Amino acid sequence: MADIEQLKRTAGEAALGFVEDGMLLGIGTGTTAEAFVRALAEKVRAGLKVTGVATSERTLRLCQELAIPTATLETLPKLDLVIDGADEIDPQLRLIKGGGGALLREKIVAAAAKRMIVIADETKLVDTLGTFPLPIEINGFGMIATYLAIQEKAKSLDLSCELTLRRSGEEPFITDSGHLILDASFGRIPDPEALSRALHDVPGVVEHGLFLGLSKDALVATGSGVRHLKA
Ligand code: ABF
Repeated sequence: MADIEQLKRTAGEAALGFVEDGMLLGIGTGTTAEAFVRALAEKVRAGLKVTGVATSERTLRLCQELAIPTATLETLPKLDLVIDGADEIDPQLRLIKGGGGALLREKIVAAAAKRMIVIADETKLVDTLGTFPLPIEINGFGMIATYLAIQEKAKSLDLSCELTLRRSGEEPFITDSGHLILDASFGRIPDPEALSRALHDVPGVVEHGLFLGLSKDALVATGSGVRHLKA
């Protein structure tokens, strides 16, 4: 298999082909999205005009360092396109996202965009979602009750469920929106739609990393070129 970092760069560069002058662009988070941002910055230096809405503080800082014009989703609530990475991609282009901790803003931005294009290296392709633990963003209030309610929901769907509070060193990881993340190992998720509904039923769950029906295109870099997958 080709070098993963090179594949990420290839996927990021391939996404440039979908960016048009004047676009309002959602900009993802993670190392593949960063490769896209770096490639985009070169085009902007060469005269391309876009305005980016970042999906995380980390991406916002990178855009600012690289002089990519940015705005907030409050001022630009409708976007033309979002380019973002993923942790897992199934054959229907259902995704697990949130390994980078930015799933809430990523999902809000994806929902605000006319089109979402996922960029990834080929290691992200899976037959069934669930090997990568599903990030679940939760409110800090009542977190044990929320934890127990998620386990109950998993049981009702016949899923095993191991929940781990994400940490950053000794401290709990805090998202850009001030919440916590539980990483949920279900092993496999045969019915992501049912799990999504069940998790949304738990009041302390702010959002989860299943992105269903949000993306119709994925640019997947492989050792033998970029595959354009469509849902
Ligand atoms: C973001 O970055 C996430 O939703 C996903 O968790 C992650 C993928 O990271 P990487 O591109 O670094 O593998 O898009």
